[in-house]
Amino acid sequence: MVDVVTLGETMVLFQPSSQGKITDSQYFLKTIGGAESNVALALARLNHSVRWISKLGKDPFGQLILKTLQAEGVATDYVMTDADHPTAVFFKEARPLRDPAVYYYRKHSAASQLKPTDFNDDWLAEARHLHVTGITPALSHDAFLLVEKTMQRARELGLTVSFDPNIRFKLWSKQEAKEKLLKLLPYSTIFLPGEDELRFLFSEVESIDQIIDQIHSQGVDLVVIKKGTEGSKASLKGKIIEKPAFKVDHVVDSVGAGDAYSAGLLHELLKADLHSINLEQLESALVTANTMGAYATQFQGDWEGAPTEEELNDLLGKEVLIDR
Ligand code: KDG
Repeated sequence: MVDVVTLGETMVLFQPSSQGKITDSQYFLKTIGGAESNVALALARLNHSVRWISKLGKDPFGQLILKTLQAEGVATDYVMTDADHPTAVFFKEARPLRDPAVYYYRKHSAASQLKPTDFNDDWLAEARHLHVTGITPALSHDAFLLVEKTMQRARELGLTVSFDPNIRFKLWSKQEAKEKLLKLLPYSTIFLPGEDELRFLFSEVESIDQIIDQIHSQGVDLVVIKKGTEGSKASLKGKIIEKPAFKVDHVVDSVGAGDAYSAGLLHELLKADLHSINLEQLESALVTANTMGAYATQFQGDWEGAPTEEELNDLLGKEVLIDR
């Protein structure tokens, strides 16, 4: 049984080793990053069985991505290779008192060639849940169609589906983002937007509660709104729960915190049937998600700040790790 299947682009990530500016740095740390694989890696660290699907170039960067995911226990059995297009790379630059800036080199990448005819029902065989984000559909129209098809098939096959809009305005126009993300929304059972993303997608609707009602009316059971330092607010078919953020004094790197949050939420929800989530379970899922999101901000890198199950239980006060 596979707990979670994810589909999306993963890139090689370079960041100045000194946290300095790209223009001034001679040395760069090399790792990988991709919203969907960040979630997969975090879930694998929490002992879930996870499959990641994508297309990689036939190059050392593609090999590095595969090696990293496999070493962390993520299944890569359906990853495709495109010898004519490269694996994408991106650079991240820390900005004092701001979130980091990222510079993408992903146009015409192997993953941007993902297309609906790549879809294979076997991707979802024996799987419980599909997690996708709004980054993959931004890569190309064909990639959008593939995400749509995968979500649609997942629902037909009885999987639950989580969808994080993860809006990246560097990848598409505001109009296209809004149109396509709203088209994908009804295929999800769990929607995971940030508060600003929710306001962007439903700019004509006045209050958050009205927006939530509209989303539920499209067949989405659970809406979880990530509010950063204010914690999170969730609506399970109209029943609202809010949980405060896990306090952090200093943020090292905020990129990937949302993915760690999603993984924390799924980790708790996967403990029971995702088709019949109850409020008690949702409450602990929000606490775990807030904790995972906060923990991830304490590490440089998009996924390296994912805790093991023992570390998470220690943070949640369920288990005490012996330090010395
Ligand atoms: O959510 C974090 C991601 O944004 C990052 O890991 C890289 O997938 C990525 C992207 O497209 O920005």
